[in-house]
Amino acid sequence: MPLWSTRSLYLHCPSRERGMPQGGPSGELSLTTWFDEEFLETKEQLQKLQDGNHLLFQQVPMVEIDGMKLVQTRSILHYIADKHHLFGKDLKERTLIDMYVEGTLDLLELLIMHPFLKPDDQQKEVANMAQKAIIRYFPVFEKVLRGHGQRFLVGNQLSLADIILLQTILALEEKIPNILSAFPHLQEYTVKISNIPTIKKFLEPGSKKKPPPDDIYVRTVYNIFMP
Ligand SMILES: N[C@@H](CCC(=O)N[C@@H](CS)C(=O)NCC(=O)O)C(=O)O
Repeated sequence: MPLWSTRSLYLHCPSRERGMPQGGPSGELSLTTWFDEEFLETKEQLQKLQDGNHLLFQQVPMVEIDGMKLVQTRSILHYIADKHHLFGKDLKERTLIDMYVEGTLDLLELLIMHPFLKPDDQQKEVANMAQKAIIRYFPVFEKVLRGHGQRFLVGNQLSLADIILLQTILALEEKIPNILSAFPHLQEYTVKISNIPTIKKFLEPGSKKKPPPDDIYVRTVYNIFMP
């Protein structure tokens, strides 16, 4: 999941769903803005959710929305994206968005797993992630943006693909600040998407955006999920 599956996140929106301002949802960038969040801190909390039959496959993340208890990260993302018009205007756009999202998630998943590597392997993995980003993923999006000259990746309106890509770029820049140096269109794109008012607000200090994972987070995840 994006970020939140390994963040042991249990999201719920029990009473009324709040208005989703344009700038829409996905992964950490959005869900934290509009949902009440509950983070697991202990094994017992997970056990309680499992025992109460709240989790279809006994796993988090779970989002309560529209009378459903949604699980499976991608299903959650797709539901919210569809509901808030972030998933294209037809099947072809939707599939393009989905392909961009899945490719980007392959990169984001490396970042998510990074804190769980042994210290000796972490530095090597930063080099691997940089190489993957620079050789495999960023050239694709640079070419897309250069090719159509528009602000967003698909259909000239914000989509799930933009949100996941922005999240990935920002997370990668935390580790490798000059990662976009060879990608001028992606640089401009990152600035523009980051300046969409709702996203800008979310990126400002004091928002619900998570800090980079630290040792306490890693330990908490191990304590909850390791037998
Ligand atoms: N395919 C699922 C995987 C979810 C998953 O692996 N959740 C882990 C935490 S990150 C979990 O709840 N593990 C508890 C268990 O399997 O008992 C998704 O994408 O949401």
